Amino acid sequence: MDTLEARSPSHGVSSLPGVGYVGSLAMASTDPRISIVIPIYNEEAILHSAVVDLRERLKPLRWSYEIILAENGSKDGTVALAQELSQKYPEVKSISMGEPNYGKAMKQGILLARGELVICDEIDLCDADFHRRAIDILDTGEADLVIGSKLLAGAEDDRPMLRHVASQAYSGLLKVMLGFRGTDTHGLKAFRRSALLDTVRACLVEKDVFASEFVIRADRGGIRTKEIPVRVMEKRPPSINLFKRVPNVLKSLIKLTIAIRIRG
Ligand SMILES: Nc1nc2c(ncn2[C@@H]2O[C@H](COP(=O)(O)OP(=O)(O)O)[C@@H](O)[C@H]2O)c(=O)[nH]1
Ligand SMILES: [Mg+2]
Repeated sequence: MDTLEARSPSHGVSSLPGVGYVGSLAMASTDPRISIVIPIYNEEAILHSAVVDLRERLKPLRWSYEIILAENGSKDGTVALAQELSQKYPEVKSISMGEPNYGKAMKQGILLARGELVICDEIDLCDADFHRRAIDILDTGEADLVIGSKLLAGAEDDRPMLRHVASQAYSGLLKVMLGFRGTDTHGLKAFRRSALLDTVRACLVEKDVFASEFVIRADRGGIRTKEIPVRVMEKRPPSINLFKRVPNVLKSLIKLTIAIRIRG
């Protein structure tokens, strides 16, 4: 297990051992209805504006919500900025721990979430339109997990064509290797926390493929899932080049296949 580092014990409240958690203690008595979990890694360039913009977009919805910034491994000013945001805005919390690991950050963020409903977002997306549509669906009781798909009919993918094709190829591999029945596992999601908590805890592989493991385990566990099309407009290109990611993603995919097919 990675070393978890508590970054700000003076403000810390944490239910997970070793996870530095910065946020307003004032909200501890009343849980927000919605938790928005956002993994962040080396995002100093857009973190502040993305959070400020997201708060503005959420204002008209009049939600009771928290934003959990789940950082690990950043080498730039991300941690300091996240702490600043959490001190300035009572609904913003930040956690920080160890090595870069997208899946681990997501998992820790979700496990710390207190909302009845949880949204998984990305700092370069912060798509409040998806948030609103997904929460509306969860509120009707029609599904317990809503997935924003960039590959479903009606979706718009503004990313470069190569990345769109890579996403299609990745989903194709998930179909072949793991019997995935949807169109997309990465990106935006919203779910009823009580219905998906066991699924989150069951995920073993972390890193890049956490989102896939989560969605596939949910499907295999009979969770009522609905995909909706989204428009993907990134605020910046990803920090890690597509071709550099391929070997790690393939390695993780093999681990995931073993985890699901063999270990169950
Ligand atoms: N905590 C954490 N977040 C990460 C890591 N890698 C990427 N992220 C975050 O995950 C989200 C998506 O990353 P991005 O680079 O846009 O990749 P994309 O999903 O392929 O477009 C962003 O909010 C990133 O800051 C990581 O190692 N740790
Ligand atoms: Mg991105």
